[in-house]
Formats: sequence, structure tokens, C-alpha cells
Amino acid sequence: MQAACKKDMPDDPFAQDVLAGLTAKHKWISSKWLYDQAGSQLFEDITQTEDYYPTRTEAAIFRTMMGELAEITGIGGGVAEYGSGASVKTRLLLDAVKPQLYVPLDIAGEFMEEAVAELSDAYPDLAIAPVVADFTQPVTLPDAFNRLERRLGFFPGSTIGNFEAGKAGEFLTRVHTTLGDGAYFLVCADLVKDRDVLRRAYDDSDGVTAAFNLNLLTRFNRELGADFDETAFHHEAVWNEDRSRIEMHLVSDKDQTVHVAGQDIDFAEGEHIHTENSHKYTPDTMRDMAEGAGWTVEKVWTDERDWFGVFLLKA
Ligand code: AVJ
Repeated sequence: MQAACKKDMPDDPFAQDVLAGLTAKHKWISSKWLYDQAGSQLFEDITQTEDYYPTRTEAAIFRTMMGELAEITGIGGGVAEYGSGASVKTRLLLDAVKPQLYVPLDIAGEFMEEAVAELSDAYPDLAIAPVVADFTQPVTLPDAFNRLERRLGFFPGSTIGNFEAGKAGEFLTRVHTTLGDGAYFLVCADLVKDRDVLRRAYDDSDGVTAAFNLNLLTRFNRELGADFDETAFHHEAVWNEDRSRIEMHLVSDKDQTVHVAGQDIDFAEGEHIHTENSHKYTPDTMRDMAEGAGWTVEKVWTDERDWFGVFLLKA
């Protein structure tokens, strides 16, 4: 029996969310809980696999368009990144735009701290003001950022694909308000393509995506005193054509009962926990959504195969 910790408290948002999801008719967990420190690291590992094409495709596009971006938005000002700033992509943007202030926003504070330490070594003249925040909720940016005339939001990695269709639009509306009139927002999205290519990217042959998904159960055990047997579940990736999204599930290999934060959760053999959605857009569906949120699409960059899109929006 694990010692009770503060995460057992009913007012803990993690415990509440997990229990609500696991007692629902169709079990599900918000994908934001996949990204604890281990999960964030496993996601970085996914991006290095052969099968996961989005990160390297996006990076290839960035290498061709950052100069043009800086010409459009201007040099200097503030960059606010929706994400930790751990990626190579951040540096491509910082090198081109040369902001005076950089604000990374991330839910995983510890992971972000490491990224910030590395960035400030590489960019000694750059002011960095990290904000630990869940950007699926409204966030407040530092005054020093809001006072700058040139403000650029940056949302790489196709993380927007994690939002439900309606929520992605609401998010774009919120960012429009947060960044303010005259700001730019560079938002990146994975595009609809051959379903086998898509499915392989979310069930890579190295098993890294499976480990990433199963880490959720390890996290429940550690932080909620749950007793999941991680070997009695397996990872599954499904392309949902109607909703234009890849879904990740954890599937129970047998009938079993698991104890989570003081409750018994029953699983039938083959029962799923739905853990993540990754929506795929087309240039047109992204444009419609952005315009619905009050943005103008200034420019769209893609790769030769049209696998990935980089959209520059203007408020
Ligand atoms: C971090 C949301 C962009 O959807 O491609 C990758 C997450 N999950 N493999 C994606 C993810 C499994 C990733 N995003």
C-alpha cells in the first residue's frame, strides 16, 4: 500500500480528471496528462523514430521559411511559445526573428526549466520569462511581453491537433485575445494523408509510442497510488476517418479490476481507455477555423508532399 499523498485529495485536478474519465461509459483520459516529465521525454524520443514524420517534416519546412517569416513579422520584439522550448525548432525561430524576450509556456515546469537553462546558455542576451501554465485554459502573459510592439506567438509540433475540433477554434480565439491586435501567430498542423502513413506514425515499429501511452498507467500508479499492471494493457492507434483524427487507446488484455485513488475500476477484456486524439487538417479546414477565430491567414508553407502545414496568422 502506497502512502497517501496530496494527489489523493478530491480537489486535486489530476485525481478528479482521471476518476471522471475512468468511471465514464467510454473510458478516456485527457491527453494533457501524458506529458509528465517521463512522458515529455518519451515524446521527444518519438520524434527521433523513423516512423514519426511530423517533427522532421516540420523542421525541414522551417529551414526554408524562417527568413521569409522574419521579413513579414520584423526582427526583435517578443516571442511566446505554446510549449516548452526544448525543440530545435525554437532555435530556428529565435535565430531568424532575434526577439528580445522569449516566453515559453508549458504545463511541465521541471521539463521546461531544463529547456530554459539550455536556451539561456545558447542565447546569453535573450531575456527568457517562462510561464508554467495549462494553455488549454486562459493564460496571462508577462507585462514585459504585452508592452512590446512586435508580438509573435509560436505553436509548433501540431499540438493544436490534440484539441477537439470545436476546442481548437476556441483556443485560436483565446490566443487572438491574449496576443492582442497586430500580433502574429505561427501555428503548425499535420495534414491529412495516406492512412497507413498516419497509423504507422502513431504505432512506430520501435515501440516508443506504445511506451509513451503506457507511461500514463505508470503515472497513475505513482501519483494516485493506483495498481495498474502495465503488462496487462496494450497500445493501439486508430485512424478515425469521419473525425479526421488519429486516436490512441490503451486496451485491456483481460477482465481485471484496478484500484485508483480509492475506487475500484473494472475492465472487460478488450475494453479501451481513449488517451489522445491527433486531428489532421487540410489547408482549407485550417483556414476556415482560423478565420472563424478572427485571424487572417497571411501565408501558408508546406513541404513537397504536402504532409505538414505551417500557417502564419495575423490578428
Ligand atoms: C505532441 C500532439 C503533436 O499528435 O503527433 C505523438 C503527440 N502522440 N505520438 C501528435 C503524439 C503520439 C503529438 N503532438
